[in-house]
Amino acid sequence: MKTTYSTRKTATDTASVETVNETGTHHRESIMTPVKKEARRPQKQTKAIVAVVGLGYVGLPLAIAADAYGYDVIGFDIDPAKISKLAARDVDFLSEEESAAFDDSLLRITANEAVLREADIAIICVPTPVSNDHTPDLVPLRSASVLVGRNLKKGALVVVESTVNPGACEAVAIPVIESVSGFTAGRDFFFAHCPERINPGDGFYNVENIPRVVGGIDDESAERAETFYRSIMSADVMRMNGIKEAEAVKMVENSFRDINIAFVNELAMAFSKAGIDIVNVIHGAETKPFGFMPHYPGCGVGGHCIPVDPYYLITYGRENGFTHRLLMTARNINNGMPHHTVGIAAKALREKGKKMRGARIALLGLAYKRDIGDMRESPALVIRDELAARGATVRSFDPYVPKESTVESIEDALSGADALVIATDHSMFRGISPSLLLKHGVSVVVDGRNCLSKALFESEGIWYRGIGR
Ligand code: SAJ
Repeated sequence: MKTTYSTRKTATDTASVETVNETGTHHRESIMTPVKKEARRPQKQTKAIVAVVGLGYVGLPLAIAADAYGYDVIGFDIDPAKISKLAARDVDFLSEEESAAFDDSLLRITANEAVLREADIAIICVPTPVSNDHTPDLVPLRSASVLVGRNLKKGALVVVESTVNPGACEAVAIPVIESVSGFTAGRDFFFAHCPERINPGDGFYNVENIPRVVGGIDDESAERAETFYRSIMSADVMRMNGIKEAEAVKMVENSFRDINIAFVNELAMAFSKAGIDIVNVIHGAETKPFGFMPHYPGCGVGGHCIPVDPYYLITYGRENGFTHRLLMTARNINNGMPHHTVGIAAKALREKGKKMRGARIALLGLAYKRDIGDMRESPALVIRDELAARGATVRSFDPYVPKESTVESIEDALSGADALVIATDHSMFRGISPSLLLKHGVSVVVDGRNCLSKALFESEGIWYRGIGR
């Protein structure tokens, strides 16, 4: 492993270590000068004071990264309960490295908005969900903009990281900040958009090594934002032509993903009627070294990004007199996958001479994604609720969401069950064996994440259906 040292200009003259492994893959790790934590920070506030507003999946890792690079960081959240949990370092979504850096950090965690008045840079990292009718919900962004505007220091830089449709920063965040502060953007304060790109549960990509894009209300704003992000990251920062382009980038990258997932979900439903295994077909298509990017069918699309962002574009298009037929079709296909999965379970029970009403179903997985405990927009919850609505008794287990689980183990869920439905491909579930099911007399598996071996379970006489296989 070849190691080269280079001193990259950073907030604290941190040396960075460029390692190139056997396969030529470059990994750059920044190493802090090995000094005591207290001595690490400049004696006087020579570094900008950074306030991060919203300490969730996006804001907390950002605050930790800025602190690690020597900024004086204020972590602000409106939720006092979250503040006390963070003060006790009681967080369950940080990686090991982030947790260690958090423990070492000098982060000032507060719910006192007056502290924001110190900030030279204020970064808004609040959720931008959709309402039940799929319309964008910009209330958190509006509220955060009021908070920042009420406590804005003249000459400060405001950055919005929250994912929004093109035009939202100029239609909501900037006007609110201006009206509350009495300042004018571009004159009295700087403004930029740098959309977040956190990938929850990812053991490799993090704030430091995911490239970003940034767009400013003017060049000076964009320059300041780009300088800040470059000072806390090893990855590149691309300057867009203005705020709208930066907003559009995030919408495009996540809508791209939703459309491609819908594509393979539709193929899964079509090909299963022809007895074609779509997952094998996708693996076959992957052998093409260019022009193809694999996505995989499943029981639905969850999370705070992929099933949400397209609705921001759909609404924005409608406001501009355009109908996003493709985005809407993709959303409808993906929203239909939990129902499709329940339909497979109902078919299985019928073939076993049983009805859904009164059936006992073991549901493994409640989170929207492997090996994390986030249930936002989770298809597993839609499956759970539809099974119950159709009269089944559901025993659910998710090791990452114990409080929402009705039982405490896989075996408790399987005990006396007529069928097993897997809705999240947690690593723990991938090891389930046919013998475990047979031990509990379970002879039906509906594998909503195609995470078990069809051939293995069928060889043991278990009725197996995946999504598209
Ligand atoms: N899913 C499929 N088939 C696929 C991929 C995902 O059904 O081929 C489902 C997942 O089970 C999940 C949902 O879609 O329910 C979303 O999965 P995701 O892997 O996209 O996970 P997210 O929501 O955490 O997406 C994040 C996104 N990051 C940001 O928006 C900042 C997304 O842009 C990333 O592409 C994604 O992580 C990632 O790369 O894993």
